[in-house]
Amino acid sequence: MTLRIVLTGDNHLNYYSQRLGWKLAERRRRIGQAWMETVEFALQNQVHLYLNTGDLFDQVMPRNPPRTRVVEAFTRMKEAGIECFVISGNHDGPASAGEGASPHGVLQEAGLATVFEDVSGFGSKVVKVEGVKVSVAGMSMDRRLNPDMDPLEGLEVPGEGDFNIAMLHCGIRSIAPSYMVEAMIDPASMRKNSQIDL
Ligand SMILES: [Mn+2]
Repeated sequence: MTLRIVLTGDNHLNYYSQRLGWKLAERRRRIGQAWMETVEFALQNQVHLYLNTGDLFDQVMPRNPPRTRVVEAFTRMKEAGIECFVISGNHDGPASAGEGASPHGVLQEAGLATVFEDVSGFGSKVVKVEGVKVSVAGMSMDRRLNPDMDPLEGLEVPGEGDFNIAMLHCGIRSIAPSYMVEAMIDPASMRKNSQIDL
């Protein structure tokens, strides 16, 4: 059995940067096109899983046109039998209770994707791919974590599958470049989760 996966993230749809000025629309068009290629590739190659590891959008509240494109694309993937999973990143997850929830809730409610919104523990789902049990687990980024914290510390990744996948939106300490000052996974926390195929 060959497990076919499209793994993408940090697509940053509805990208915003003040300094781009009049070039912003062109940049957004290219970013949108690049993201759409991940979807077209998934459809053309009939992948089993489409995983988005966070920051599909550049903000918690993107404009409606990219939201609409996303719903259209995930509808096409659902109709093609592709199982889709999404977590939130440091841009499209809520930073406070006041911001509410991520824009991915729509995909969850419409039954187009499994969205792991929890920021303090893993959600998971086991899917059967050609008779093989594949567990996909995910945890959204907690934007309130201090830079010296490890989002994976003390957590056990669900591992009920024959093949286990975990999605998080953060760097790995010792691999990430030194200028990155944010919460990162300590490799020791990964080693404790030996059920994960690294
Ligand atoms: Mn990010």
